[in-house]
Amino acid sequence: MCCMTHLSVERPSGTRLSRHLRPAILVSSLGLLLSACSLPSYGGYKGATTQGHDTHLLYAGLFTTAIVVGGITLSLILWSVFRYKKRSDAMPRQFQYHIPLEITYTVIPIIIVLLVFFFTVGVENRVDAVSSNPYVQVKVTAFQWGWNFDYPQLHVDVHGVTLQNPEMVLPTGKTARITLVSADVVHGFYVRQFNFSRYAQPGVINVFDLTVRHSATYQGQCTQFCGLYHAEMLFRVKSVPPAQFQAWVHQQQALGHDKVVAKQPSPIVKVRSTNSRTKI
Ligand SMILES: [Cu+2]
Repeated sequence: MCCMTHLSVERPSGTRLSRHLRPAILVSSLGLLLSACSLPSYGGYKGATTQGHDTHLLYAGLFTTAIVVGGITLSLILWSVFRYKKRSDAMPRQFQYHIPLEITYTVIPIIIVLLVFFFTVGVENRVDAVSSNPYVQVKVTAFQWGWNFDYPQLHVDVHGVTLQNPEMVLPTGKTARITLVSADVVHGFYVRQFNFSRYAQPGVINVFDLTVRHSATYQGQCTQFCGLYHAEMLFRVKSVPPAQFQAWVHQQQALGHDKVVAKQPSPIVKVRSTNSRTKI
Protein backbone atom coordinates (compact mmCIF):
# COMPACT_ATOMS: atom_id res chain seq x y z
CA MET A 1 0.00 0.00 0.00
CA CYS A 2 2.84 2.21 0.92
CA CYS A 3 4.57 1.45 -2.40
CA MET A 4 1.44 2.01 -4.46
CA THR A 5 1.05 5.46 -2.91
CA HIS A 6 4.69 6.16 -3.61
CA LEU A 7 4.35 5.15 -7.26
CA SER A 8 1.19 7.12 -7.83
CA VAL A 9 2.91 10.27 -6.56
CA GLU A 10 5.96 9.83 -8.81
CA ARG A 11 4.15 8.77 -11.95
CA PRO A 12 4.73 11.39 -14.64
CA SER A 13 1.48 12.93 -15.67
CA GLY A 14 1.02 14.39 -19.15
CA THR A 15 0.33 17.80 -17.67
CA ARG A 16 3.52 17.79 -15.64
CA LEU A 17 5.67 16.60 -18.54
CA SER A 18 4.24 19.19 -20.89
CA ARG A 19 5.01 21.84 -18.32
CA HIS A 20 8.62 20.70 -18.32
CA LEU A 21 8.93 20.46 -22.10
CA ARG A 22 7.21 23.71 -22.93
CA PRO A 23 10.30 25.79 -22.12
CA ALA A 24 12.28 23.58 -24.51
CA ILE A 25 10.24 24.87 -27.44
CA LEU A 26 10.64 28.45 -26.33
CA VAL A 27 14.37 28.16 -25.69
CA SER A 28 15.08 26.40 -28.98
CA SER A 29 13.19 29.13 -30.82
CA LEU A 30 15.11 31.70 -28.84
CA GLY A 31 18.36 30.12 -29.96
CA LEU A 32 17.50 30.76 -33.58
CA LEU A 33 16.23 34.25 -32.86
CA LEU A 34 19.51 35.00 -31.12
CA SER A 35 21.18 34.51 -34.48
CA ALA A 36 20.51 38.18 -35.10
CA CYS A 37 22.83 39.03 -32.19
CA SER A 38 26.55 38.60 -31.82
CA LEU A 39 27.31 34.90 -31.62
CA PRO A 40 30.49 32.87 -31.24
CA SER A 41 32.13 31.81 -34.48
CA TYR A 42 32.43 28.15 -33.40
CA GLY A 43 35.65 27.85 -35.37
CA GLY A 44 34.24 29.34 -38.58
CA TYR A 45 34.74 32.74 -40.16
CA LYS A 46 32.42 35.57 -39.18
CA GLY A 47 32.11 36.55 -42.84
CA ALA A 48 34.04 39.43 -44.39
CA THR A 49 31.11 40.20 -46.72
CA THR A 50 27.54 41.02 -45.76
CA GLN A 51 26.51 37.81 -47.53
CA GLY A 52 29.15 35.76 -45.72
CA HIS A 53 28.18 37.37 -42.42
CA ASP A 54 24.60 36.22 -42.96
CA THR A 55 25.90 32.70 -43.52
CA HIS A 56 27.92 32.96 -40.31
CA LEU A 57 24.83 34.07 -38.37
CA LEU A 58 22.87 31.10 -39.69
CA TYR A 59 25.68 28.66 -38.84
CA ALA A 60 26.27 30.13 -35.39
CA GLY A 61 22.53 30.38 -34.71
CA LEU A 62 21.98 26.73 -35.61
CA PHE A 63 25.03 25.71 -33.59
CA THR A 64 23.74 27.63 -30.57
CA THR A 65 20.28 26.13 -31.00
CA ALA A 66 21.80 22.65 -31.19
CA ILE A 67 23.67 23.28 -27.95
CA VAL A 68 20.51 24.53 -26.25
CA VAL A 69 18.36 21.66 -27.51
CA GLY A 70 21.08 19.13 -26.68
CA GLY A 71 21.48 20.64 -23.21
CA ILE A 72 17.75 20.48 -22.52
CA THR A 73 17.57 16.89 -23.81
CA LEU A 74 20.52 15.81 -21.70
CA SER A 75 19.06 17.57 -18.65
CA LEU A 76 15.72 15.80 -19.12
CA ILE A 77 17.46 12.44 -19.48
CA LEU A 78 19.51 12.99 -16.34
CA TRP A 79 16.47 14.31 -14.48
CA SER A 80 14.48 11.20 -15.45
CA VAL A 81 17.32 8.88 -14.48
CA PHE A 82 17.70 10.32 -11.00
CA ARG A 83 14.08 11.26 -10.37
CA TYR A 84 12.75 7.81 -11.28
CA LYS A 85 15.60 5.58 -10.26
CA LYS A 86 14.66 2.25 -8.71
CA ARG A 87 13.54 2.66 -5.14
CA SER A 88 11.86 -0.68 -4.53
CA ASP A 89 11.21 -4.02 -6.18
CA ALA A 90 7.60 -3.14 -6.89
CA MET A 91 6.64 -3.14 -10.57
CA PRO A 92 5.98 0.48 -11.70
CA ARG A 93 2.73 1.22 -13.41
CA GLN A 94 2.87 0.03 -17.01
CA PHE A 95 1.82 2.19 -19.99
CA GLN A 96 0.94 1.07 -23.49
CA TYR A 97 0.88 4.59 -24.85
CA HIS A 98 0.80 8.15 -23.65
CA ILE A 99 -0.93 10.41 -26.15
CA PRO A 100 0.14 13.83 -24.77
CA LEU A 101 3.77 12.70 -24.53
CA GLU A 102 3.78 11.26 -28.06
CA ILE A 103 2.22 14.41 -29.50
CA THR A 104 4.78 16.52 -27.65
CA TYR A 105 7.84 14.68 -28.92
CA THR A 106 6.42 14.69 -32.44
CA VAL A 107 5.46 18.35 -32.53
CA ILE A 108 8.68 19.75 -31.01
CA PRO A 109 11.04 18.32 -33.71
CA ILE A 110 8.63 19.46 -36.42
CA ILE A 111 8.69 22.99 -35.02
CA ILE A 112 12.50 22.91 -34.86
CA VAL A 113 12.79 21.68 -38.45
CA LEU A 114 10.36 24.34 -39.66
CA LEU A 115 12.33 27.06 -37.88
CA VAL A 116 15.62 25.76 -39.34
CA PHE A 117 14.03 25.66 -42.79
CA PHE A 118 12.62 29.18 -42.41
CA PHE A 119 15.94 30.74 -41.34
CA THR A 120 17.97 28.75 -43.93
CA VAL A 121 15.80 29.81 -46.86
CA GLY A 122 15.91 33.42 -45.67
CA VAL A 123 19.72 33.45 -45.52
CA GLU A 124 20.08 31.62 -48.85
CA ASN A 125 17.87 34.18 -50.53
CA ARG A 126 19.90 37.05 -49.09
CA VAL A 127 23.21 35.43 -50.12
CA ASP A 128 21.94 34.75 -53.65
CA ALA A 129 20.24 38.13 -54.07
CA VAL A 130 21.60 40.16 -56.96
CA SER A 131 21.46 43.95 -56.69
CA SER A 132 19.84 45.88 -59.53
CA ASN A 133 22.41 48.64 -59.18
CA PRO A 134 25.88 47.26 -58.30
CA TYR A 135 28.70 49.75 -57.70
CA VAL A 136 31.16 47.76 -59.80
CA GLN A 137 30.99 44.73 -62.07
CA VAL A 138 33.78 42.19 -62.40
CA LYS A 139 33.93 39.33 -64.84
CA VAL A 140 36.00 36.57 -63.24
CA THR A 141 37.40 33.99 -65.65
CA ALA A 142 38.99 30.84 -64.27
CA PHE A 143 41.40 28.98 -66.52
CA GLN A 144 44.15 26.41 -66.33
CA TRP A 145 45.80 27.68 -64.16
CA GLY A 146 44.95 31.12 -63.05
CA TRP A 147 42.36 33.84 -62.78
CA ASN A 148 41.42 36.85 -64.85
CA PHE A 149 39.56 39.81 -63.35
CA ASP A 150 37.96 42.01 -65.96
CA TYR A 151 36.16 45.27 -65.11
CA PRO A 152 34.28 45.81 -68.39
CA GLN A 153 32.68 49.15 -67.49
CA LEU A 154 35.99 50.53 -66.22
CA HIS A 155 38.18 49.12 -69.00
CA VAL A 156 40.50 47.49 -66.52
CA ASP A 157 41.76 43.96 -66.78
CA VAL A 158 43.85 42.08 -64.22
CA HIS A 159 45.32 38.90 -65.58
CA GLY A 160 46.97 36.31 -63.40
CA VAL A 161 49.36 33.65 -64.55
CA THR A 162 50.39 30.46 -62.83
CA LEU A 163 52.67 31.12 -59.86
CA GLN A 164 51.75 34.81 -59.96
CA ASN A 165 48.61 35.38 -57.96
CA PRO A 166 46.37 38.14 -59.29
CA GLU A 167 44.49 40.55 -57.07
CA MET A 168 40.86 41.49 -57.47
CA VAL A 169 40.39 44.97 -56.01
CA LEU A 170 36.93 45.82 -54.69
CA PRO A 171 35.49 48.90 -52.97
CA THR A 172 34.71 48.38 -49.28
CA GLY A 173 31.06 48.60 -48.33
CA LYS A 174 29.89 48.68 -51.96
CA THR A 175 28.16 45.95 -53.90
CA ALA A 176 30.32 44.20 -56.48
CA ARG A 177 28.58 42.11 -59.14
CA ILE A 178 30.69 39.07 -59.96
CA THR A 179 30.13 37.20 -63.21
CA LEU A 180 31.99 33.90 -62.91
CA VAL A 181 32.92 31.79 -65.95
CA SER A 182 35.45 29.15 -66.90
CA ALA A 183 37.60 29.12 -70.02
CA ASP A 184 38.24 25.38 -70.00
CA VAL A 185 37.41 22.93 -67.22
CA VAL A 186 35.48 23.12 -63.95
CA HIS A 187 37.14 25.32 -61.30
CA GLY A 188 36.01 26.47 -57.88
CA PHE A 189 35.98 30.12 -56.79
CA TYR A 190 36.46 30.14 -53.03
CA VAL A 191 37.33 32.83 -50.50
CA ARG A 192 37.24 31.26 -47.07
CA GLN A 193 36.78 34.51 -45.16
CA PHE A 194 33.73 35.24 -47.31
CA ASN A 195 32.14 31.88 -46.37
CA PHE A 196 31.49 31.60 -50.07
CA SER A 197 32.21 29.19 -52.91
CA ARG A 198 30.89 28.81 -56.46
CA TYR A 199 31.84 26.56 -59.35
CA ALA A 200 33.25 28.13 -62.48
CA GLN A 201 31.84 25.81 -65.13
CA PRO A 202 32.43 25.77 -68.88
CA GLY A 203 29.28 26.92 -70.64
CA VAL A 204 27.68 28.33 -67.48
CA ILE A 205 27.65 31.88 -66.15
CA ASN A 206 27.31 32.22 -62.38
CA VAL A 207 26.27 35.65 -61.17
CA PHE A 208 26.46 36.79 -57.56
CA ASP A 209 27.12 39.86 -55.44
CA LEU A 210 29.87 40.42 -52.90
CA THR A 211 29.78 43.35 -50.47
CA VAL A 212 33.02 43.40 -48.51
CA ARG A 213 32.53 44.88 -45.05
CA HIS A 214 36.07 45.85 -44.07
CA SER A 215 39.16 46.99 -45.93
CA ALA A 216 41.63 44.12 -45.96
CA THR A 217 43.22 41.53 -48.22
CA TYR A 218 41.63 38.08 -48.39
CA GLN A 219 43.05 34.88 -49.81
CA GLY A 220 41.17 32.97 -52.48
CA GLN A 221 41.80 29.70 -54.25
CA CYS A 222 40.45 27.15 -56.68
CA THR A 223 38.67 24.34 -54.86
CA GLN A 224 38.07 21.99 -57.77
CA PHE A 225 40.92 19.79 -58.90
CA CYS A 226 41.56 21.05 -62.40
CA GLY A 227 44.91 19.68 -63.49
CA LEU A 228 48.63 19.87 -62.96
CA TYR A 229 48.88 23.32 -61.34
CA HIS A 230 45.53 23.31 -59.55
CA ALA A 231 47.31 23.96 -56.25
CA GLU A 232 48.78 27.14 -57.73
CA MET A 233 45.40 28.62 -58.63
CA LEU A 234 45.50 31.21 -55.88
CA PHE A 235 44.31 34.80 -55.90
CA ARG A 236 43.67 37.67 -53.53
CA VAL A 237 40.70 39.93 -53.00
CA LYS A 238 41.81 43.36 -51.81
CA SER A 239 39.09 45.59 -50.43
CA VAL A 240 39.87 49.30 -50.25
CA PRO A 241 37.77 52.42 -49.51
CA PRO A 242 35.81 53.65 -52.57
CA ALA A 243 38.06 56.70 -53.08
CA GLN A 244 41.12 54.47 -53.07
CA PHE A 245 39.37 52.10 -55.45
CA GLN A 246 38.78 54.93 -57.90
CA ALA A 247 42.43 55.92 -57.64
CA TRP A 248 43.41 52.31 -58.38
CA VAL A 249 41.13 52.29 -61.42
CA HIS A 250 42.71 55.46 -62.78
CA GLN A 251 46.16 54.03 -62.16
CA GLN A 252 45.33 50.81 -64.01
CA GLN A 253 43.85 52.75 -66.91
CA ALA A 254 46.96 54.90 -67.07
CA LEU A 255 49.10 51.77 -67.15
CA GLY A 256 47.05 50.48 -70.06
CA HIS A 257 45.78 47.40 -68.25
CA ASP A 258 42.65 47.33 -70.28
CA LYS A 259 43.01 44.46 -72.66
CA VAL A 260 41.63 41.02 -71.97
CA VAL A 261 44.44 38.54 -72.38
CA ALA A 262 42.77 35.51 -70.83
CA LYS A 263 41.57 32.76 -73.06
CA GLN A 264 38.02 33.28 -74.15
CA PRO A 265 35.52 31.00 -72.40
CA SER A 266 33.85 28.24 -74.31
CA PRO A 267 30.50 29.07 -75.95
CA ILE A 268 27.91 29.85 -73.33
CA VAL A 269 24.98 27.51 -73.25
CA LYS A 270 23.53 28.49 -69.88
CA VAL A 271 23.28 31.65 -67.80
CA ARG A 272 22.80 31.04 -64.12
CA SER A 273 21.95 33.78 -61.72
CA THR A 274 22.09 32.02 -58.37
CA ASN A 275 18.96 33.93 -57.48
CA SER A 276 16.74 33.62 -60.51
CA ARG A 277 18.12 30.32 -61.89
CA THR A 278 17.69 31.79 -65.36
CA LYS A 279 18.76 29.46 -68.14
CA ILE A 280 18.91 29.91 -71.86
CU1 LIG B 1 41.13 25.20 -60.95
